[in-house]
Amino acid sequence: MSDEEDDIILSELDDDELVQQMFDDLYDGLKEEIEEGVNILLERGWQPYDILTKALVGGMTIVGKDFRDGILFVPEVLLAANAMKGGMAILKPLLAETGAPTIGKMVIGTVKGDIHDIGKNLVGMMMEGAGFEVVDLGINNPVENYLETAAAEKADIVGMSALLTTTMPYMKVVIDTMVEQGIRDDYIVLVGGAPLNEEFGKAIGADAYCRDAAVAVETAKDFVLRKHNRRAAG
Ligand code: B1M
Repeated sequence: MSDEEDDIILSELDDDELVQQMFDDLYDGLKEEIEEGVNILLERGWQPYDILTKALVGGMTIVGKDFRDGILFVPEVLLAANAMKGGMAILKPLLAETGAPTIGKMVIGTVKGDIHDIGKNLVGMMMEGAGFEVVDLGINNPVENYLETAAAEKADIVGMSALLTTTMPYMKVVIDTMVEQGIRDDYIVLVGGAPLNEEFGKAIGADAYCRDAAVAVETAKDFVLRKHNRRAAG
C-alpha cells in the first residue's frame, strides 16, 4: 500500500467516494477497512441491504472480472472473500432483525466439488431476514447431506448453490435422487449461482432458478404460500 493510501480517512469521504474506496479495499483484501466502511455507511443511515448489494457485491464483481481475466489469482481472491465476509458479518444480524414470524424452513448448501460460499451465505442471510429458518450445510455437499438434513429438519425448501460450470450438473444428481426416492414433491427445490440460468433450472427439474438473494426470498415466499394453500385446500 502506498503512503498516499495510508492517509485516506474513510469517514471523511462522501458516500460515492467511500463506496469506490471500499471497492478498492475489497480488491486489496483489506478486511478491517471494509468493516470500517460498512460501519460508516450504517451510521450514515444506509440500509443494510443497500450496503450489501452496492458496496460489497459491487466490489466482488470487479474482483470476479479480474480473476476471470487472469489479473488476480486464488490467494488474492481469498483475501477479498475474507474481507467481504467481514462486512457481511456486521450486516447479518441487521438483515435478520425484521422480527418476522418463521414462514418456512430451508436447507441450503453448496454442491459437491464446489467451495464457493459467499453467494450461498448471502442467500441464507436474506432468507433469515425475511423470516425463514435456515439450516446451512456449508460447502462441498454430497446428495446425502441435502436429503438427510431436509428430512430430519422437516424442511420446506432445499436450496443449492453452484459457482462452477463443472459442479452445476451435480444439482441434477440431487434432484434425480429425490425423484428415485419418491420424495421430489415433498420439497420446493430452488437453485442459484452465477453460471446458472432459468433454462438450466428447468432442465434439471428444479422448481425455480433464483438470479440473486432478493429473488430467492421472493420465490421462496411465493412457493411456500402456494404449498400452504394447497395443503389448506386438500
Ligand atoms: Co472461484 N471461480 N474458483 N473462487 N470465484 C468463479 C466462480 C469464476 C467465475 C471466476 C472467473 O473465472 N471469472 C470461475 C468459474 C468458471 C467456470 O466455472 N466457468 C472460478 C474458478 C475457475 C475457480 C477455481 C477453479 C480457481 C482455481 O482454483 N483455479 C477454484 C474452484 C474451487 C472449488 O470450488 N472447487 C475457485 C476458487 C475460488 C476462491 C476459493 C478463491 C474464492 C471463493 C471463496 C468463497 O466463496 N469463500 C473464489 C471466488 C470468490 C470467486 C468469484 C471471484 C466470486 C464469487 C462470489 O463470491 N461472488 C467468482 C467470479 C464471479 O462469480 N464473478 C469465481 C459474489 C456472490 C455474492 O455472488 O456467488 O453469484 P454469487 O451469488 C449470488 C447469485 O448467484 C445467487 O445469489 C447470490 C447473491 O445475490 N445465488 C443463489 C448463489 N447461490 C444461490 C443459491 C440459491 C439461490 C441464489 O439457492 C436457493
